[in-house]
Amino acid sequence: MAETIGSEYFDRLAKTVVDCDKNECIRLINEGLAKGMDPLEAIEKGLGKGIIKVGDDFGEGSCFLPELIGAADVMKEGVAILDEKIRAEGKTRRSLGKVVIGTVKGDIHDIGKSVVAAVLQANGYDVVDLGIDVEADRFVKAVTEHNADCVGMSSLLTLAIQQMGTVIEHLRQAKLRDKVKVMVGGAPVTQEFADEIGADAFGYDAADAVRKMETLLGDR
Ligand code: B1M
Repeated sequence: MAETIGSEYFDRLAKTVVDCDKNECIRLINEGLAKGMDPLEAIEKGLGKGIIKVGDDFGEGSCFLPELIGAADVMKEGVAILDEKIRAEGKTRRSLGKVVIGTVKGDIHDIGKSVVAAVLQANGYDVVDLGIDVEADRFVKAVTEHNADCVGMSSLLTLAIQQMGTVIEHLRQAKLRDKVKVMVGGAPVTQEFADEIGADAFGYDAADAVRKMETLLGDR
């Protein structure tokens, strides 16, 4: 039976990311999973909080790139374990649609995109993850190749989000824009920006991405 996992546990998990303590992170995750912890909650309330703190410190200049990379490494390792659990929980569901997802060209951040991909998959969508630094034409090619229903684009860099509009333009040129829905997300992305570039939806976080995907593809 699932035991209650309290905020103190999530704080400890967040601290392992801040401290770049991979062993303790894995130990705590396994302990939480054994107690029936929700893996998405562990990402959002634990690991995610830790990496955001490191990012803020980096932004303020009180933490430097090696620490940021070390913390991201711990986060990635933890997310990989939790992803596997999330995907396993969604394994038996029928497909609600096919989504090709990637981080746009110029951006190598992959943690948030991978979380969204895992959560969509767990909720019944077929997900093709194109990875990071994805050129506009690779998105377009993947839509045809996989007969996708939706293109999902992620970016964390203010300088790279304009690429999302470029991808939409390339979809239009390939006469695919009417055939696929487009969802965008990532920290610098807003609903206003999504409207401006002509995306169909903006996902604030992984749970919101699932809700919006249901609205986009629900009537299929
Ligand atoms: Co970078 N980085 N980073 N970084 N990094 C940020 C984003 C930054 C805000 C840090 C800061 O300055 N405070 C800043 C961007 C500033 C800006 O442009 N607005 C920044 C910078 C500047 C950089 C470099 C340029 C640094 C440098 O080299 N000088 C460089 C980028 C190089 C490049 O891409 N070309 C860089 C590199 C890195 C690392 C490699 C060290 C590492 C990434 C490792 C990896 O991904 N494998 C890294 C990290 C870890 C971060 C922070 C700390 C954390 C990002 C993260 O993983 N968050 C970040 C600071 C921050 O976010 N506060 C920062 C956790 C993740 C779960 O959340 O990705 O937001 P997030 O995803 C969420 C939602 O946004 C949403 O759902 C997800 C789950 O809830 N979402 C979607 C995301 N995509 C979605 C798609 C959807 C729907 C929802 O639909 C399709």
